[in-house]
Amino acid sequence: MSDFIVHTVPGSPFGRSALIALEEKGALYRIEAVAPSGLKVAPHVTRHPFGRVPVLEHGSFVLYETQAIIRYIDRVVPNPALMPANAQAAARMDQVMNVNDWYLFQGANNIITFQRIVLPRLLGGIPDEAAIASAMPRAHQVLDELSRLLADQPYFAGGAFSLADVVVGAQLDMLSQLPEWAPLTAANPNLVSWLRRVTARPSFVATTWERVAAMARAQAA
Ligand SMILES: N[C@@H](CCC(=O)N[C@@H](CS)C(=O)NCC(=O)O)C(=O)O
Repeated sequence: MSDFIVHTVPGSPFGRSALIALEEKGALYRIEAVAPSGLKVAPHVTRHPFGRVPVLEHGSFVLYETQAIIRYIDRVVPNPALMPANAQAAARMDQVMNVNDWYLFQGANNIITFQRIVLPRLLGGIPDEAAIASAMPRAHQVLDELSRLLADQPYFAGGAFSLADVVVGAQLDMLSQLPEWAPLTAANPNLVSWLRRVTARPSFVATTWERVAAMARAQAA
């Protein structure tokens, strides 16, 4: 019996963050796949009034917004901890999670990875090269800043893997599949080796687009 249900569109990096957190904890969960056409209509909007994914169900408790979801998972399944106890390390984690949501996703990934991957793969569209080109200065700025914040530490909050690595890892794993990745990281080799390290974790390996789609199909059968 699953303790948690995650409503997500397979491939969603925000949805993947929730799944990575559950995998890191060794928690039992089930995926309820939401079709892109089902995001803005019932029953999904009864769980998420803004029509996005992920949504977490834990018994009768229903929660949307990825940061709230993964912090909740860390609190109800405390081991291994994914939030640092040290105040400065925790503040750095929080900062990087907000950089992820406000600057990496908004204005960079929601254009570049949407146009190159999500649009052709899920919606049958053709990438808008002008839109991608216009998002590149923002993407350069964000990757340079993430590289500066990471510096020579193993993880964003210091020595231990945290929720910051979960959310940025889910976003950058998608970006790293694109031709834009090489120019974006030419001056940021620390980000490249950090991404290689986090995506080798079993939690990332278990939650690739293909693995999540296969899990959702198997669980629906
Ligand atoms: N602030 C939300 C953002 C979630 C989000 O934007 N999810 C994307 C998929 S990665 C989505 O549902 N997009 C559907 C849409 O924008 O209509 C969170 O942190 O959960």
